[in-house]
Amino acid sequence: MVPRFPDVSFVNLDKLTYAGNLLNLTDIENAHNYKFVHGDIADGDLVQRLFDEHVFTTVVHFAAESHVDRSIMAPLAFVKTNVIGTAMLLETARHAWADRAEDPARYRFFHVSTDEVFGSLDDEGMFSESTPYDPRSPYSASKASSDHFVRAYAHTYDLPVLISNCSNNYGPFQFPEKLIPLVILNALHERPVPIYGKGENVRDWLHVHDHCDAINLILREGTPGDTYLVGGNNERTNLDLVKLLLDLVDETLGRSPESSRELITFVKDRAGHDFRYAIDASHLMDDLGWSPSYSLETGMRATVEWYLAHQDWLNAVSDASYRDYYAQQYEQR
Ligand code: TDX
Repeated sequence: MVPRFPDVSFVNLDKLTYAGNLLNLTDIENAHNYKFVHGDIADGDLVQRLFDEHVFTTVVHFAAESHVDRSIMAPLAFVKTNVIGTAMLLETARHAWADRAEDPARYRFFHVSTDEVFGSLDDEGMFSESTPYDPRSPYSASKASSDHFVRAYAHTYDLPVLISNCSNNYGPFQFPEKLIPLVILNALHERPVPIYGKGENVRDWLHVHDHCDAINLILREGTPGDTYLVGGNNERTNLDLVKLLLDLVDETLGRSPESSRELITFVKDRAGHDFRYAIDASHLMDDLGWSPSYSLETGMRATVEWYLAHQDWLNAVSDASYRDYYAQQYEQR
């Protein structure tokens, strides 16, 4: 296999919680420029040891508890990983990079965040980099807090940071607690497809490959200290999106058209459910020339085909702990 970015060495630190899985990384696990470390970003001794062992010039901080429903059931894991873990990475980086004499411009601390920090929109308007913060779930409050820590370290210690806030990601290898893989998995097994409330909430969908391209571009060409919003320009109500997914499952599996729509089941709404997210990505598009390459239709079709072709992966991740979570989350609804 020819590694991407052959002139860069990667160390991947991951706690492998329920949502992390080494099966997702088999295509790079033997690359000469890649090393996996199993551990927690909130473990200060471990993070320090890694900074001692390697000369890091870049931290790309993706690690987070990310599921809103889990944050409603058990918020403190979100404080530990998203707030304390982020602070631990920042604190270690600022000490390790205190003496950046040899090439200060090479250092970057990139924090990957979410549009949920801005709260909820009604039918009009979009989030931009200047939208005031208004997090409304324990998850988004923890991400907002981490964003504030990152900016505070830039302001106070001159740490060279970049922040991106993205809309809803989708694509391969997504844990089936999120709407899109959950719908595909349930449709595959002809189980009820749960829609919160009336399905009128709106999300903007960003294919994970477009998101990764944006992160790579911002990392290389973004202005340190800046924030970039990343969106797919693909707004849909949840109900419309679920219908599209179910129709694609029917088509791919050769079922009769629209037959899976009868699986749609309206269930009790999520507590504090944000109504709408939408992103104005013009800073990223105009200044760095990024644009999403997937339309909603091409991205969803590719995603449905990927999950249906990777049923072994779906079976492996929907283990006993997933079934417990599912029962806890959906059986009483
Ligand atoms: O079973 C479901 N039924 C349903 O109607 C699930 C899991 C979700 N939904 C709704 C809730 C949301 O309106 O679908 C929409 C999408 O839900 P999620 O996939 O849980 O995503 P969301 O809550 O919008 O948050 C996501 O986007 C921003 C990610 O989980 C966050 O990590 C990211 O920051």
